[in-house]
Amino acid sequence: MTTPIRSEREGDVLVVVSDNPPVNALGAAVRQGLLDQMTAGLADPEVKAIVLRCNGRTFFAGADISEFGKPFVGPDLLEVIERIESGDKPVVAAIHGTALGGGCEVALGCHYRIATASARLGTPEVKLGLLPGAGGTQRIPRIAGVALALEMTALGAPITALKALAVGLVDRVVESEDSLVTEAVAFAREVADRRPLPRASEKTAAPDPEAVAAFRKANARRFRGFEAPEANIACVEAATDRPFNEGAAFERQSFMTLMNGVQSAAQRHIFFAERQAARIDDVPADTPRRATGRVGIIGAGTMGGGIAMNFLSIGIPVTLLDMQQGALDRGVGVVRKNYEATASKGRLTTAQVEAAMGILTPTLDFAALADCDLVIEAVYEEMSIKKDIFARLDAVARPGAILASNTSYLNIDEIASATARPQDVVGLHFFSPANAMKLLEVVRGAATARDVLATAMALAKTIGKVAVVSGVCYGFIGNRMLAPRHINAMKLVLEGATPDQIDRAHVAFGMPMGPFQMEDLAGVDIGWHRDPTRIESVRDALNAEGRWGQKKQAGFYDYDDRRNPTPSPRVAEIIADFRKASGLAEPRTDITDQEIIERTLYPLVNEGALILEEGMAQRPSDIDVVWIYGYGWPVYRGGPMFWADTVGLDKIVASLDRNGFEVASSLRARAESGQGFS
Ligand code: T1G
Repeated sequence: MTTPIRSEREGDVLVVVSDNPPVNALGAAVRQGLLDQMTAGLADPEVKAIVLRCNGRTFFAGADISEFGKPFVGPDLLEVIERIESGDKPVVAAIHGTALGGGCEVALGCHYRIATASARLGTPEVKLGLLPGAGGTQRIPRIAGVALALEMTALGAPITALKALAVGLVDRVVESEDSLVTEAVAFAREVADRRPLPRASEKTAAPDPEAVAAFRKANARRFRGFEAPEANIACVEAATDRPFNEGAAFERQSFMTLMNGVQSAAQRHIFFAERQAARIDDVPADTPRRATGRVGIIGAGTMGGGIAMNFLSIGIPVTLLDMQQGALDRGVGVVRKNYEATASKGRLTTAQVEAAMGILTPTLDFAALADCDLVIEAVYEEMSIKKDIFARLDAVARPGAILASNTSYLNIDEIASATARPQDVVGLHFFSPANAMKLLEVVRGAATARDVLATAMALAKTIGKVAVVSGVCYGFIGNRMLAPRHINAMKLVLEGATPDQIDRAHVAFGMPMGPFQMEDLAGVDIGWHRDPTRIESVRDALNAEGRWGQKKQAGFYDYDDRRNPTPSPRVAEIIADFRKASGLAEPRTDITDQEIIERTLYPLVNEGALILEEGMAQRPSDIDVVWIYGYGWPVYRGGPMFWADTVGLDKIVASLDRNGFEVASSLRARAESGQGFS
């Protein structure tokens, strides 16, 4: 095993260096190298002090997550940290980049810490369904107190170097990375003879029950369904009521429980799935990108304005086109209002708001799009309108410009056929609200050029989106899978379940809202034929009465002025009347949550299997990423395809068969062969 750890001497200071790209993850070779170098340095009488630093872009960014779930290879990180802290010579951590997880814990095991001003320290293990398993929950409270320890561990919130300096997690901050090593060596010399050596494990952490209670209360909703946050809180509390070693033992036991649980496996799956989704199997990572210096957006409605904000917020100028001055003014006004709302919460300065608005160019002139590198159409979901726009774009846009549609369902190839440059056409399906939702479906047309795709994926990362490539099919990946969920939810309503019962079952599963709450939010009237005399479904009946959803304070639910939903007696009547008019049997009263989940989410998994069969998604984990970031699927269940494996594909297929669904052949084959999706 080649060691990524070496050392160099600066006089009587030993500098131990890690060189383990990309993020100096603390894999087995690193741990072994650290142990060997620290042992040697501590034994060498000429060494008075030790500096620990990393090459590359960051100090240790944590344990090597790719090792988890595999046979353990020692030494344990705890042993490395123990060797550092219990040694009789000062060890100074020189931190740059992001000292995260085990990286932060190694730094806390050192006696002193120096960081660059841009560095951040954090223990984000909770985002992996874990907790700091190498002493972090015991050392942070002892240095910085319970309240900050809770934020850092149970929320996984990193802190800046300056904040760390203020609370004692760091002893010195240096302005630039260039001087970090020099300063660290000088500091090591400065403290070489200083005794006693400061050891976090020898400090005590004062109990703070009020902080714990307030923290639990403030985060109850956010932590709903998750196991790891509460385990982090319990470990932080343990740091205040028992000796370090007992607290560390409790932490270790709690860590192993989480590590062996389904939730952490799910969250680690998503960590890698999100990064894997950025790769397109037949598009090399070094494919040249096209320019994206100026973005044009057609349509100043809710989506167009939200999309514009993604670019404005990072300094990319936007030309926003609409056909009517009123719509354009309203669109610009909404963008400004959104920014000002963010500024009012202290998350943006007025200068930043003005800077963003300053590079937004509203226009009624289609020709203004000529100097845009990327044009995104975000108009009404009607094919003829889109094709007309793309035909006009073809005549106006400069050669090599990327022409994108924000369509959420329609055929990108057909849209591209309206141009003479189908290779420049791609789908960029943003999710509403487009300035906030992280998911971006990049829809690859038959002719879409590889450099267009590479540009779209790179741009997605630049604007903070999680991009997933979809093929051309109705509804792409997410909305296509949404359809069977809603069709079957309505069937259950016609059999006797109430919208509220179905939604509550989905919320209990971990979704942010159920199918009917979602429809009320998006608009029950989406896709309605607008003929109130034509009542062919419950939705038609609701729409005919103007029950178009939250925007009308009435949909599947009734809403008060603050949009709080209550089950609607009128909707119950509408459903009963529709059942009677349709000659349906008496409503069942024995529909359980389990049946609701099986009959709405198993068909969703089945659709995912079909999507994979047809090559509309590159891999099952891409589908999981779509559902986590586009629809709020609970990350502790890992996405629909990962979750299906945890349920058991044989169980799912048996249930689909029992309920009369047509099972995708690939799903049945996987169930029979025992080969899961993950
Ligand atoms: N282990 C293994 N690989 C990792 C890794 C890690 N900890 N962190 C990143 N990578 C890979 C990543 O998969 C990608 O690989 C490449 O590095 C660049 O990452 C004992 C148990 C550090 C802020 O949770 O938050 O310590 O796709 O694309 O956007 O208590 O990576 O190129 O092949 O994300 O610049 C705790 C996780 C672990 C930090 C950099 N640590 N990493 O972000 O690059 S558990 C974490 C990040 C632990 C201890 C516990 C980010 C980053 P590839 P990237 P980035």
